Amino acid sequence: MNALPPHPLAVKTTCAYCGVGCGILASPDGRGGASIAGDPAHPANFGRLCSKGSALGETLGLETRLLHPMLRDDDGALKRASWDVALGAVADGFARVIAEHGPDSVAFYLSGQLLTEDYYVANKLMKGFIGSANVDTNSRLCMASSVAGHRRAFGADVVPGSYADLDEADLVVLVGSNAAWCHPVLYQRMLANKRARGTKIVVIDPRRTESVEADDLFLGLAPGMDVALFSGLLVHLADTLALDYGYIDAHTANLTEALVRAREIAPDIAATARAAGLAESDVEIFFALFRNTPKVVTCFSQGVNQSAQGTDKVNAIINCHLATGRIGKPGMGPFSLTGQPNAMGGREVGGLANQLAAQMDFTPDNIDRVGRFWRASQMAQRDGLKAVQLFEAIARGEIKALWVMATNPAVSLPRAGTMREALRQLELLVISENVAGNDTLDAKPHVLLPAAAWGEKDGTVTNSERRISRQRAFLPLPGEARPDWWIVAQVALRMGFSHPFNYQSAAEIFREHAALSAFENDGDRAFDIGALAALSDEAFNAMEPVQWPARAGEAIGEPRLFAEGGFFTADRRALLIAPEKPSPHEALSAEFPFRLNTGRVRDQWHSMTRSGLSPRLAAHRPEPFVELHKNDVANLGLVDGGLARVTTAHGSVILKVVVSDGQRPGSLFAPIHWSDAAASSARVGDLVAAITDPLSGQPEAKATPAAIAPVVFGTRGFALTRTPLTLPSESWWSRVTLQNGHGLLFASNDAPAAWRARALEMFGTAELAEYVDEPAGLYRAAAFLDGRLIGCLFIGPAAVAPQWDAVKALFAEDLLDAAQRRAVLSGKSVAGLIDAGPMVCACFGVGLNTIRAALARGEATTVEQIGRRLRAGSNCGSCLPELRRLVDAGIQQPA
Ligand SMILES: Nc1nc2c(c(=O)[nH]1)N[C@H]1C(S)=C(S)[C@@H](COP(=O)(O)OP(=O)(O)OC[C@H]3O[C@@H](n4cnc5c(=O)[nH]c(N)nc54)[C@H](O)[C@@H]3O)O[C@H]1N2
Ligand SMILES: Nc1nc2c(c(=O)[nH]1)N[C@H]1C(S)=C(S)[C@@H](COP(=O)(O)OP(=O)(O)OC[C@H]3O[C@@H](n4cnc5c(=O)[nH]c(N)nc54)[C@H](O)[C@@H]3O)O[C@H]1N2
Ligand code: SF4
Ligand SMILES: [Mo]
Repeated sequence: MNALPPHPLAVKTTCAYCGVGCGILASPDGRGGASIAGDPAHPANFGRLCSKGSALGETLGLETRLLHPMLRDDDGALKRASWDVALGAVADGFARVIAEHGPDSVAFYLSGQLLTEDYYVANKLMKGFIGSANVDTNSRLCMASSVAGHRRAFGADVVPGSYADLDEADLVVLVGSNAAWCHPVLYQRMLANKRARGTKIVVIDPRRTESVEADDLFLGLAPGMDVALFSGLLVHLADTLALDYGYIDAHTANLTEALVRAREIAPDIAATARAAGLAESDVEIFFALFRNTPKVVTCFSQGVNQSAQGTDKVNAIINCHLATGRIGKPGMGPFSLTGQPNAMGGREVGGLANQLAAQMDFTPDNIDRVGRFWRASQMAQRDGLKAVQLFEAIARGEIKALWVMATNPAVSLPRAGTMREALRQLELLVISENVAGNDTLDAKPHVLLPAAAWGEKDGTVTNSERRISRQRAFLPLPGEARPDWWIVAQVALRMGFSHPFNYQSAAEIFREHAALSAFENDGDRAFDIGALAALSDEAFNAMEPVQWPARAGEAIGEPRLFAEGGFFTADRRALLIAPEKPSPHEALSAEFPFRLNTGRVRDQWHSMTRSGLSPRLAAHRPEPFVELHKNDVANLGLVDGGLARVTTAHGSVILKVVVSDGQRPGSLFAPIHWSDAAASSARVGDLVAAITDPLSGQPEAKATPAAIAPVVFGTRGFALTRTPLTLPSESWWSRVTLQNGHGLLFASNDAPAAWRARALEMFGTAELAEYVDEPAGLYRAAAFLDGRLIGCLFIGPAAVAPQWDAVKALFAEDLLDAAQRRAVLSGKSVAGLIDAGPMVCACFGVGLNTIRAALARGEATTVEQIGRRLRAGSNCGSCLPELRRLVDAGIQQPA
């Protein structure tokens, strides 16, 4: 079923992480690991990888994996069960709930991290055989507004362009996208074009991110005001006679209505600037750039999608491209950047509750067509519940059985804590997972199913540019793990739907999916991969990356659509949309005077179940933090590096304070990555309001009213241990993966004496070297066993939190010489072992101190020289913005 390809030495596959969809060459080492390199032949990355992709080899260990099916017994304990028993329990459980309460009392919650084949089978079971459309996916939190915007404008969910357009564009506009960190390989492609051809970059984001270089135009707009800015742009283009009436007349409809509304929202540059909270001069520069640059690509991501007005934001952007005819031509177009590796594949199969299959929606014709194709026993007749509604229905007890696959909703949903409580009320909660522990598993599932993970699973994914690539297995299935599609098909068989679910391979499912896309499709449905419907197993195994549409009998793969119109609306015209006037979502109040914005950091992926396993990735930002402007820090009595409680109407967390020049006064930014498994109090999803866009149902994750106040602990410290350590529940902590060990950064109110007692207990029979300075509040211990350093505990007063970089370097050495042993307790580095300082370059493990030292010694004066001397920044390039800042700072203050 999961046969390894014949020459397993370098298997071509696709990255596990973001929607760039980079090609990877994985060379298994025969011991369960693999070395990872970029695939030079893959058109998404041409051999490049970012820090996360390069570190995939460090995440293949089985320590955290779920390897066997588990069933909860009557006492509430999870016990190992055979596949047969576990699958039977799922099938019987669903059948029982459906018989008692009807098909709409059950639901699947899927994920853009499933393969297309997994998604296809789950969707088919629910919508064609159970008879409900209660299948939704975490893409509702991610891409739903882009989907809705595309469908409104184009009549289909189509990204019109290709990555190659970035190589031709003279202007790239990034709207609500921190591509430097979230789509790094694409961002590096933009930069390469900027350096080689002078491509201009404009970044539109309430905070100045790493995606903004000194010579870029940065528009730090007021949160949520994108519709005002792009309405103003449309008006400006019309008033300066920059519209393409040839294209408008031939291929679009509704310009007048859209323009009238745009004028109401933003009649001129001054009004636009006021509404968007920008300087008039900046708006003027942006509008002139857009007007005068025909080759413009506008990339947008979660700053656009995750909004109560996400769909209107998408359409306000698309309006400007349609009205200038800048779409589907080389170097031009609106470009939605996809988040997850297969969010796009999920959209193609109909993984969203308001789609049926193969991008068809619930019209009577489509229901009939899909029903005949599937030979369905019970077709769903209407949209199902969208993610947030779905979980609210669970909380009300209307949904009684739920199957969660490949997502961690207890971390990622808005009001995540409340949603986790809701899961606990289910009659039947089934979870298919890679890992044995995460916050959703804390909701006590009745059945737990071990799914094949990246490197083991086999099938297809589609990236942001509609390119379908193979994910190929290069490792054997560990334990009893099985592919997600197999698990779903086995349940379907046990529910009595035999023939339609008798799949033997991913290839067979892919062929069926491709055939459905072409079934009775005479060109009026965009998604058509009929050319791939007859691939043999061998051809599927060898399949090269291909863009859709790929219609049978036509040249395979279309890089661009819509240059000559041909939209998928009834009259084949694109629709310009009159957006609603933007208004601040939930109002701020005296109690909650800040806006909480949430998002990502460079080196972690979502709830860290995979990226968190890499020591290199963990070193970049080891603690959960909140960024805010220095004036806010000063006014509230906060301290840079200190701790603060961030509270909203829904919950509260404690995060490290980071002062940031990039942050607008009144705004907070907190990353989403820390869960209850990774930190004591940092599950940011718990704070986020469940307000959704009326059209897309996508929650607004970037604008919850919040308050922030200092939290004071007496001591700060860290522990390095070879086996994981648990701290008393009153303490604040963050867990970090180290090379051969575990790190905890923490704060507490226990006196050093209490920590000393804890150290004695913790390190047991080991030989303990200690340093105690009670008046200064210092306690340090290093534990040795047979000459090996097995643990360290450092405590100090909170104001002078001990730094761990030097000690971590010694801990990684393991076997220490006498000088090193003496050095451990000093917390300083010793000759021969460099205290690299906080990690800057994750690819080559180059720290801040190393880079500063090279700059100070004059060994390097430019970013390029740093690359040549230290290698930092010379692989994926994700740290280049940080390096550039260090170089600039070095120039300003000569050593
Ligand atoms: N390192 C890393 N990369 C990832 C991921 C990851 O977890 N880690 N996840 C992947 C996934 S699934 C996704 S969806 C993508 C997300 O990729 P991005 O969308 O680039 O990432 P985010 O950090 O969520 O948000 C982007 C920006 O939106 C801004 N923003 C907030 N409000 C507004 C607004 O009102 N208007 C505008 N214009 N901007 C606003 C935020 O300040 C933030 O800088 O990243 C993918 N890549
Ligand atoms: N506040 C706030 N919330 C957000 C966002 C935000 O910006 N702000 N972003 C939203 C977005 S864009 C996204 S995409 C979501 C992401 O949120 P989630 O999908 O909840 O995050 P992950 O940590 O990726 O969870 C994936 C889970 O699936 C497991 N898994 C991985 N691969 C497989 C597989 O092949 N099979 C199975 N069965 N399991 C697997 C992993 O171990 C992990 O537990 O978060 C959303 N939530
Ligand atoms: S940019 Fe990085 S995370 Fe995204 S697919 Fe490429 S290597 Fe993977
Ligand atoms: Mo996402």
